[in-house]
Amino acid sequence: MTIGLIWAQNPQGVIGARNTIPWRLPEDMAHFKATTLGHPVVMGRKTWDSLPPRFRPLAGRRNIVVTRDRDWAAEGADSAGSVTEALELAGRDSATVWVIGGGEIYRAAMDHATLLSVTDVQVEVQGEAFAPTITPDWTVTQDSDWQTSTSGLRYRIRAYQR
Ligand code: VY7
Repeated sequence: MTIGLIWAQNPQGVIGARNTIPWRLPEDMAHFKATTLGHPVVMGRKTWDSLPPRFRPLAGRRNIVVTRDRDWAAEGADSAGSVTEALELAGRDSATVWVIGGGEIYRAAMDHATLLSVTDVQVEVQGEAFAPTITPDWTVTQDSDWQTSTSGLRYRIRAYQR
């Protein structure tokens, strides 16, 4: 099973602020959807809560939510008590699983991952949620040029493998 992590970060590694993504980047949302469609997605409960209700569960994907609350339930989602349990559940019916956040979940999943999709966004923002560290054992395998979003922000999308 391939375990991939997908996130978007600013130069300081910020991925979230007050339980939302502190920029608007439609091209990255499209990239996120195209990359994860058809695969199970694993997310933390706070990330689930951060999705606008009309978009949850994320369509066309099995949604697995990690929570310590054994009573947690939501329509269209499966729950798991740990990232490891979530990955086991996901691996039963798919060759590839995408971990979609947030910071705490990325850090727990990083040791299991062999694929990263990282969108670098040139934006100055404060936040409390941070991307995991990309250690030197990762190699960049895809590297886009810097692009300008319709929102005006500059961004690039990279893939890493190990
Ligand atoms: C999360 C949303 C958040 C707010 C409003 C709409 C990278 C991203 C994520 C997570 C971007 C999101 C959405 C966008 C996706 C749509 C549903 C509506 C879909 C990540 N690189 N970028 N993210 N949705 N983990 N990694 O925007 O979602 O996929 O169906």
